[in-house]
Amino acid sequence: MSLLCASPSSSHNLVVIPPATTRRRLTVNHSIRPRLRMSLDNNNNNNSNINSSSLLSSVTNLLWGRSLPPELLVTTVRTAWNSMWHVMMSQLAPSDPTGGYSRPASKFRFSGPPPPNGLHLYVGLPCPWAHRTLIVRALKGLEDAVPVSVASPGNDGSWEFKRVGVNTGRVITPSLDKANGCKTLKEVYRLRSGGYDGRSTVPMLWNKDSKDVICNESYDIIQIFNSGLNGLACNPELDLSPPQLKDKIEEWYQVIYPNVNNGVYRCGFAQSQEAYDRAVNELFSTLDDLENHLSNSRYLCGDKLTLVDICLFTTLIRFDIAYNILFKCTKKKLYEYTNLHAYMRDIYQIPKVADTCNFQEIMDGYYKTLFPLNPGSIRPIMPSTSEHEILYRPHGRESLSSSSKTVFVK
Ligand SMILES: N[C@@H](CCC(=O)N[C@@H](CS)C(=O)NCC(=O)O)C(=O)O
Repeated sequence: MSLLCASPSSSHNLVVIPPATTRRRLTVNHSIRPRLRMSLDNNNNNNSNINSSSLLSSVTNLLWGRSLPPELLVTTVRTAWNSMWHVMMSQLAPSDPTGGYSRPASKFRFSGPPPPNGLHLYVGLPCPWAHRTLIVRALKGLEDAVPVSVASPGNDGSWEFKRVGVNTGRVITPSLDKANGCKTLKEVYRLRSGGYDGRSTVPMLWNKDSKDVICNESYDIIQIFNSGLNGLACNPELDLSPPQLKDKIEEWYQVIYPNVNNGVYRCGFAQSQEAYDRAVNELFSTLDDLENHLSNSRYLCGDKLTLVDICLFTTLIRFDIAYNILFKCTKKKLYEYTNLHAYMRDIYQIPKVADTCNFQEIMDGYYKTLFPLNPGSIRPIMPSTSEHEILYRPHGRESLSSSSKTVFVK
């Protein structure tokens, strides 16, 4: 993708003049200028430390003197930023002709029983798709049968294994690559015979014996974990996709995947107002429907937790800390949906689920890595309503199940 591709959609910005209110604000805000100048002067005194910002400030000083006219500053930066933003977004988040986000299909799909030995799971903690696989792995008791390596997002947004998280309890933290000793996930993908040059995404299920990718689609991996490894699972009798509910699960998935799971990304990665409006309306009208449905159904398919609940949960748990803010899913906070919030707490309180939710890593992953959406990389404070203590408050949903204790289909 070249710069030329981005310029037509952003060319109108070349003549944009900041609105009067912005102009006024910039004009009266003289107080920051001396400080800015001071730090630039300091830079200039230190010849060995010339960096691009001091070079830029020297050029602006030369052209306009010490006070760069705010209108010029805003117009220039806005034009440049808008063009670069469109280039970045079209590369990082492929879109349809209307500017709507179109998620690339997963390259390695799999169904059927996997090899019983040599399995290894690669995940990243911010990722909602990878989170699904961690939850099903935990509920099925597959921790020993399927060891996991936890990648962290690197500065360029790709996955790396350069950091071991501080373990402050039972919550899962980043790790090194325990299967292949690679520094990046891209290297792992490239180890497969035949190589690989596509997107190196998590989750990814790896075969250590044949050194190959088995699958990198979360929806397939959770089915494999649910029913394909019962010989190795500590909890083989748990069935999160029983035959009598398969159709219902699939029906719900067709609703929540486009509108909620991928829907939040369609809001955040929209490249036009029209695409954003469509996505955000579909998202919130689906959340309204879910709120209604969950008023008299403990889980999506009735009394029992199923795979589709786990798929919904990993989006809901990120909603108020990431999507509501960063992806502009702003019509309501999840906390405002009484039934959806209680449903989320119900799932969070299932033994082992909370250990898969690392909120610090989730927030860092979204706010520090998705550079085009948050160029300053400032991470907002965690909303108090998303704290562990709040999520552990009674959810009161047992009464919606015919047998209050059994949440699992056995
Ligand atoms: N459809 C895939 C989506 C996986 C996905 O998009 N993962 C993201 C993290 S949330 C990723 O690894 N992106 C890295 C990249 O695109 O290079 C699934 O459900 O497994």
